[in-house]
Order: sequence, then C-alpha cells, then structure tokens
Amino acid sequence: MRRASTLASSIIPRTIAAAHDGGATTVHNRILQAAFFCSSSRISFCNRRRWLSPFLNSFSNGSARAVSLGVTGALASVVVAASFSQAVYAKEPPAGELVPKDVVLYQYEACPFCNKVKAFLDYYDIPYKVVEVNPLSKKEIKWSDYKKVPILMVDGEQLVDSSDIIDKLNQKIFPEKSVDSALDENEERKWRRWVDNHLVHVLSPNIYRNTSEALESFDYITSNGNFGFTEKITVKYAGAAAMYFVSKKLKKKYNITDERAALYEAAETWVDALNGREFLGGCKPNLADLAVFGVLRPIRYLRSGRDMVEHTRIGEWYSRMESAVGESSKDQGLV
Ligand SMILES: N[C@@H](CCC(=O)N[C@@H](CS)C(=O)NCC(=O)O)C(=O)O
Repeated sequence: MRRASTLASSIIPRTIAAAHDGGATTVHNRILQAAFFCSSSRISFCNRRRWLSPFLNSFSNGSARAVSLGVTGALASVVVAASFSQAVYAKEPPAGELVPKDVVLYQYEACPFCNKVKAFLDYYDIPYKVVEVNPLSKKEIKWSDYKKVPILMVDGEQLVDSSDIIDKLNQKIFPEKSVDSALDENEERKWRRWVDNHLVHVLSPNIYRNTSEALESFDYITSNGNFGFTEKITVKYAGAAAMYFVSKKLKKKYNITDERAALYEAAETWVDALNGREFLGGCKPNLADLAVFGVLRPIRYLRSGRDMVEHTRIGEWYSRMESAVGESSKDQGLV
C-alpha cells in the first residue's frame, strides 16, 4: 500500500494537471454517485398515464363518496388508486438476440460520462458487470491504450468515449431503428452535444464550490470508489482541497461567474427544451434524455443537486426519468 504522503503528493498535481488538460478529464472523475431511488415497476407508459388521468380524477372524487358507502368501498378505492398512482414508463427492450451477452464497464462510480453509459444500459435492461477503476493506479485498465473511463467491453470489443459507446451500442441493439423524423434526430443530437460541451462543465464547480461541498463530494467518492484504506482517508482530504482550487480554475476556463446560477440556468434551459413534453423524446426518453439524466444522477442527492431541484423546474422530469430508467441492470457478481 502506498504511503499517505506519497498519495497526497500524487493526487494534487494529477488533479491540477487535469484542469489544464484541455477537456473534461480527471476533474470529472471526482463527481459523485448519489444514492439511486428508482422505481422497480415498469408497467405502463405515458400515453396510458394520460388516458388514465380522467379515470383517476373521477375515481378519486368517487372514492370520497365511497366513504359514505362503507369502509369496504373506501378501502378498495385506496388500494386501486395507490396501484395506479405510481406512474411508470414502459421501456423499449431490444430483441433478445441483439442484446450483447458479455458487457463489462470500466468506470469510476462518480464519473458523469460513465453514468451516461450506465443510464443507457439500465434503460435498455442490458446486463453488465462493473469494474471500478482505481483513479490513482488505474491498474484495472493497464491492458488498454485508452487511459480514461468509461471503457465498455462488448462481447470482446473495446468501446471508448461515452457518446461513441452509446452510438455504437444503440446501432448494435437497434439496427433497424427509425427516428420519427429528421427534426427529432437533429434535436436529439443537439442536446446530446449540449450535455458534453456545456452541462458537464457546470457540474464540477458546483460540487466543489466550497470546502464543505468538496468534502461531501469526496466523502461519497471515497466511500464508493476503489480505494485502499489509507488511500481513502488521504484522497478524501487531499482530493477535496485540490478540487476546491481546481474548480475555481474551471469556473474561469468555462466563463462561469456564479456556479449555482449556471447550474440553475442549465436546468431551466433543459426544461424549456422539453417544451411541455414528458421527455425530449416525447412519450419516452431518447438518447438526450438519457444523457442529461446520466450526468445529473451522480449529483442529484448532493447539496448542489438538491438545490437544483429546489430552485428549478427540473424535478418532475428527473423523477419521470428515475421511474423510466428503473433499477440498474448491473450484475452484482464479480467479473
Ligand atoms: N469524452 C470522454 C471523457 C472521459 C473522461 O474525461 N473521463 C474521465 C473520468 S470522468 C477520465 O477518465 N479522466 C482521466 C483520468 O482520470 O486520469 C467521454 O465522454 O467518455
């Protein structure tokens, strides 16, 4: 095991170097993975939900009257209403023979790009195994020439770069998929680019905004990442301190003056893009919905994510996405 002082002196220059790395690199591996509170039922879809609304409304009016008709009627109404009240969204599972058999994701639990890929795998119920990479030694990906995560191995083929991974996987599992229109396709592409070029850059300055948020973030990273015992303690404090300073540099680099305002503005921009639709994809999430959801998932239950939901209109869409994506299809077994 490396000595704490060695680790402290290695992580700080590495993270600062990342800030000069010209892209969203190491900085983003410090982003957190918050707890997932996903619905497990996947039985209806948004049209059905709309068709059910008048019924549910009249039903709930009716249930008030049922009280006067007797306890049995009231109880029955409560049970039925409760079973419909958790609106969930159907998935579009790919044809069985097109689902890859052996999928392994090399990731950092807190990395937004990795979470983007996971949102795709989870939504389409593609079973996968996870290898948590140690961000200091990266020994788990020594075999690869590509030195970032995510790396996705799909039936022996190495895929890299989150957006490329999703494009290739999408093509593999839906070779015949037709988009509803060129307009929809352009819109989806435009917002996926917005995620990669804008949204991800707003995240780090927010989760490392001050010392307590930086510590909150690193507490989660070290609790969920692949670190040895001494590494955990060193990385938590050294990493939080380093990223606090790095995030200030990132703010400058991406012309962000007020990080929270930038986060709220991004959330509002996304809700405006939805333009009243349940998802950007309409009745069901498209790749842009999955990308936005994926990169926000690690911060959702941190202070910044909670603030975002409290101060913007994004919460309802986010809850719909949690429900639509459902539980992770991650295989709990070891690779
Ligand atoms: N464009 C890439 C970016 C991937 C990326 O920057 N990943 C970070 C982790 S969030 C990374 O591996 N950085 C290099 C490092 O940790 O040394 C993608 O979308 O997958």
